[in-house]
Amino acid sequence: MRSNVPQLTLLAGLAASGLVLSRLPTAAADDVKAIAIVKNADGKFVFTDTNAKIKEGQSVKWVAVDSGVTHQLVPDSEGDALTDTGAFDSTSSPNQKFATPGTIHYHCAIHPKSMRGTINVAATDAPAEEAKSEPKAQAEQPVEEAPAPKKRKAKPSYGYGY
Ligand SMILES: [Cu+2]
Repeated sequence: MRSNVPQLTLLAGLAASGLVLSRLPTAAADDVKAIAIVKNADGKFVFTDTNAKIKEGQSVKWVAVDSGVTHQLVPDSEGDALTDTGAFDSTSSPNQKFATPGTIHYHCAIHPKSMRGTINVAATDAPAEEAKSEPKAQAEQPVEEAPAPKKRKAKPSYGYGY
């Protein structure tokens, strides 16, 4: 009986380390949405995603690409659930977690005309167990193949693809 104990401990240790290693990168990618701050064609600073969509409990991280430029993200009004980031530049990336569903409007206090954005925080109405197996992501892809089978363009019934 004694010999079983070390083996079980070893297995448990391997399993635990395997879980940790496989989960960390996934969790980081899923739970934090990065929005970059870049210069557009007119030389104005803008967010790469002005209408970000996340789920409650996820975070947004802002990454200023150009060095030596200060930004400060603030909510448009008191009703917008974003906390003033304070001044930051490319050397640091503010990160905020959004725990409550809703729509948040915000802007950069230093570049208020060009740097405006919205964050849509969706409720995760499904229980955590169902969230693990999401088949919907794949269901959208086959649509591309649907209009292809027949080359008749005249039929209006096939016209939805255009
Ligand atoms: Cu700015």
